[in-house]
Amino acid sequence: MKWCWNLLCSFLLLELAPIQAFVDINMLTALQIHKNLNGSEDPCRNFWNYACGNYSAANGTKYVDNFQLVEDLYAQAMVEFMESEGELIESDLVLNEEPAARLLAQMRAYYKACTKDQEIDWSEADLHSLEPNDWALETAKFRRHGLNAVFFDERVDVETNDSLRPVVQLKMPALSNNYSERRALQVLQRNHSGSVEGISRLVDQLRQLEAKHRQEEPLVQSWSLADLTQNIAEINWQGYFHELLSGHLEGVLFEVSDVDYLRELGQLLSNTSRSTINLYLRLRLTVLLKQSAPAMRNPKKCIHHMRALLPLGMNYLYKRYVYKHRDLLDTKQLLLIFDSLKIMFGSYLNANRLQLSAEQLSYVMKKLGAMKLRVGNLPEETSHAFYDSHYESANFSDSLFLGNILEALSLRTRLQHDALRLPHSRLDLHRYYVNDDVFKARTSPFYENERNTITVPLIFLQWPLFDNRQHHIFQFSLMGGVLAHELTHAFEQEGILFDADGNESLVGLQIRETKDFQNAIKCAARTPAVSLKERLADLNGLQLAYDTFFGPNHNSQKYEYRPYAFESEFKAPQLFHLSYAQFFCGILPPVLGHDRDDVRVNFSVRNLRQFSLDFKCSPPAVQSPPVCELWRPI
Ligand SMILES: *[C@@H]1O[C@H](CO)[C@@H](O)[C@H](O)[C@H]1NC(C)=O
Ligand SMILES: *[C@@H]1O[C@H](CO)[C@@H](O)[C@H](O)[C@H]1NC(C)=O
Ligand SMILES: *[C@@H]1O[C@H](CO)[C@@H](O)[C@H](O)[C@H]1NC(C)=O
Ligand SMILES: *[C@@H]1O[C@H](CO)[C@@H](O)[C@H](O)[C@H]1NC(C)=O
Ligand SMILES: *[C@@H]1O[C@H](CO)[C@@H](O)[C@H](O)[C@H]1NC(C)=O
Ligand SMILES: *[C@@H]1O[C@H](CO)[C@@H](O)[C@H](O)[C@H]1NC(C)=O
Ligand SMILES: *[C@@H]1O[C@H](CO)[C@@H](O)[C@H](O)[C@H]1NC(C)=O
Ligand SMILES: *[C@@H]1O[C@H](CO)[C@@H](O)[C@H](O)[C@H]1NC(C)=O
Ligand SMILES: *[C@@H]1O[C@H](CO)[C@@H](O)[C@H](O)[C@H]1NC(C)=O
Ligand SMILES: CC(=O)N[C@H]1CO[C@H](CO)[C@@H](O)[C@@H]1O
Ligand SMILES: [Zn+2]
Repeated sequence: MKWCWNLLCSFLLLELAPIQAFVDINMLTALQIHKNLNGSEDPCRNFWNYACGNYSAANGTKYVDNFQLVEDLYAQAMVEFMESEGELIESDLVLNEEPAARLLAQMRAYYKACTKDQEIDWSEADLHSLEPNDWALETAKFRRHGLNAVFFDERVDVETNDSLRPVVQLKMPALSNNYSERRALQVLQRNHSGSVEGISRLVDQLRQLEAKHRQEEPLVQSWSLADLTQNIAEINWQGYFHELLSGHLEGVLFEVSDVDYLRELGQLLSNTSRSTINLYLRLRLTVLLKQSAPAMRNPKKCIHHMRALLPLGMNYLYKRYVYKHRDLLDTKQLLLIFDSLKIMFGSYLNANRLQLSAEQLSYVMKKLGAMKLRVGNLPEETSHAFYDSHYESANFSDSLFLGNILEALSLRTRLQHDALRLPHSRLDLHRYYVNDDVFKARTSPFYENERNTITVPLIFLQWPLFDNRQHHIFQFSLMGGVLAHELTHAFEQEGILFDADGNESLVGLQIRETKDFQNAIKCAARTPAVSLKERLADLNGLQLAYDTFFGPNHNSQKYEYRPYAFESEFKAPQLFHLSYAQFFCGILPPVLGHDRDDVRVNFSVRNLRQFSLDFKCSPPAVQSPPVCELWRPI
């Protein structure tokens, strides 16, 4: 049965591909833009509603936005791949490559258990029964399975002033952890009613301790293990790290915050009964497993779950078997856009709006010059052996899903800590990729301060968000706008602190303190924003993308510009704005970390100098003079 279904499916897809190729991609994109339009709205009043207001009417309610659409296309292709059996060798022959047989078998086993193993006994998560352990050792055992931030937060990052040196960061749990805390208490009340009192007391004590010591910007100490042991003698660090890292402790550097909290924590826990600590850790692990597991188990949800937990394996397989030949053309186009944005931003810097000193100017120039673009979250390393062995230490079964989640979380933690075992503890950039503690994988491009790099996930490189055959006006507006937003992150109030190599720098701090920099921040803050740096990236990014495509100070009343035949209604600048807005089209959900999409679009175009001219708005929709710009010459 399964086999027939798959065959039919791939047949249908084969049929679809040539059809899509024959329909001109630009006609298709323009059509999509027209479908989303709400013609009853005035673009000068509420541009988001104008560009996207008809989104749901145009596309049913199948997808909440274009993100969900490309995520679904990805999942569809990967389900197909995971369930195909024999075709593999054929693809490998075509690609003339060795099959990464072990990795593939591991990923398929994981997928199979996720889709087939319907019965989960969550009490299985009680994996460590009580042993007469010191609490720190006990905590380390659970940490090895990915459980973090129960008593303190322990993670591998890079040193503040040397972005290639891995360090262990220790601090008190973030406030946001109280969600896991509450869920743990709920599980407790249902299943362990006898122990409710002891655990509740412990949770209360921990909360009080955190509240007592929580600081906005805690002091960070840079310590060796000896320093750590000496300064916070209340916690058995030797035992903890021996258990976690199996030995490799020489030369490890620690960045420690909340020292007083940690000391009192040590006293508190050494006074708490072992069984209470053990039970609480088990509860929290159960909550972690439930949070990591897909809310509903079906093939596509399993793919998304795997994309978050096993990024290297999924990205490798997707690139090799699905994405395949798009690589070269996509990369070429993306680099063209990226390099054009850098040239335009370089001309902003040259104009020196902020009146920086020569040293400061060379700091930002160098940072811009060194900024990199990565297509896909995969290491530069291409050797087959690396990919085939990267997950070697994980034992995935093809029938027990819960055990697999535990294995995957443990693997992730182990790979993160592996950075500490490299000779001289330097990050191996050749094998670097983003493998952090997310439950939901990234779809949108992102910028990393420490790497001075923008990464574009492969999943994002699908129509309607991007297609290498599209006219430049579509690419430079949507992808250009997104990359310009990310580029701007390198130069906003947080990003500016990191230099070209990703080290934190005093020069960056000086730049942030300048009057004009502070004015731009204040200006953006005049309308409340969920995140100020996102707002700055939005509005400066859009102007940068616009300048890059049309040239600085473009005036659409002086030039009639419509360099294409596929669209007759909108002139180039109007089409540019509409295409940019497609990134935000969707049924408005509450968005975390950003403002809501309509607010973002509205605000960005209102700060774009030429927007009112482009849509002949009267009175101008744009605040005049446009302010809030950070780097662009006035
Ligand atoms: C919205 O889309 C529907 C279907 O495509 C179309 O019939 C309608 O005219 C559109 N509405 C507006 C206000 O543009
Ligand atoms: C968009 O901007 C217009 C004009 O400033 C305003 O009237 C409208 O309320 C805004 N809408 C949203 C959702 O921000
Ligand atoms: C289109 O815009 C008008 C005017 O703001 C609004 O009343 C209508 O609900 C919008 N249509 C859709 C489909 O959102
Ligand atoms: C709680 O107990 C019930 C019944 O004994 C069991 O089905 C369930 O899996 C348990 N839940 C947890 C989280 O242990
Ligand atoms: C790097 O940071 C450590 C700890 O804060 C400090 O001791 C050291 O002097 C710094 N090095 C430089 C070059 O700033
Ligand atoms: C900055 O980073 C580079 C590369 O990560 C490193 O080699 C260098 O030593 C770092 N420190 C300073 C102070 O520049
Ligand atoms: C949990 O944290 C949020 C802030 O992230 C806070 O508003 C809320 O009061 C906290 N809840 C509890 C039960 O501590
Ligand atoms: C630890 O327990 C002892 C005896 O129960 C008590 O006297 C002491 O205050 C406790 N210390 C802490 C830090 O809770
Ligand atoms: C892998 O897991 C299976 C079943 O969980 C077990 O029987 C087997 O011994 C494990 N293999 C290794 C190498 O750990
Ligand atoms: C009517 C319409 O535009 N439908 C689109 C909705 O999204 C799907 C994605 O599967 C497109 O294929 C449709 O063209
Ligand atoms: Zn952003």
